[in-house]
Amino acid sequence: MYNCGVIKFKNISGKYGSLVPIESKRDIPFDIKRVYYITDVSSEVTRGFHSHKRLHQILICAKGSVKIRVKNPNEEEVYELNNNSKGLYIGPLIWREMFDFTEDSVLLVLASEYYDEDDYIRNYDFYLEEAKKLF
Ligand code: T46
Repeated sequence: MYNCGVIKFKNISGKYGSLVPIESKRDIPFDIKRVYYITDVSSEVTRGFHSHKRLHQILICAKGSVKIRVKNPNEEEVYELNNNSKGLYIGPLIWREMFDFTEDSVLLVLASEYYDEDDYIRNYDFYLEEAKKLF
């Protein structure tokens, strides 16, 4: 889907465990200005239900698993994130919903901008109007 897709990272693993390095502009297509992580989400909870106007993000399930539903006005896909060396890139004007979090899951997010509530589109009808100009 345009503006959305899986990125694979190097995983340096061995008998001492596993290490996944991620470098701005080398392993991902933007400079990282913000990092946050989502934990302790009950399995029946769905989060998200929004899009961003300008933000680029990479979602990585560092532990456990979670499903991400992404939509544009014409397409819908569900990605299962269950591998800490795989990231889901989500660019501007992609609607996202995160669900089926396992109890131990840690959803790590790398973001291209500082937090800005004005960048969110939380109304689905308004989202469709805006996204139809791009898709
Ligand atoms: C996204 C998905 C994957 C902050 O104060 N700073 C922050 O950096 C963030 C991300 C959120 N917040 C506040 C805003 C809300 O009062 O934390 C509260 C929960 O945020 P929200 O309901 O937007 O959380 P999610 O899980 O629905 O969405 C988050 C990100 O907001 C969003 O950009 O793509 O994770």
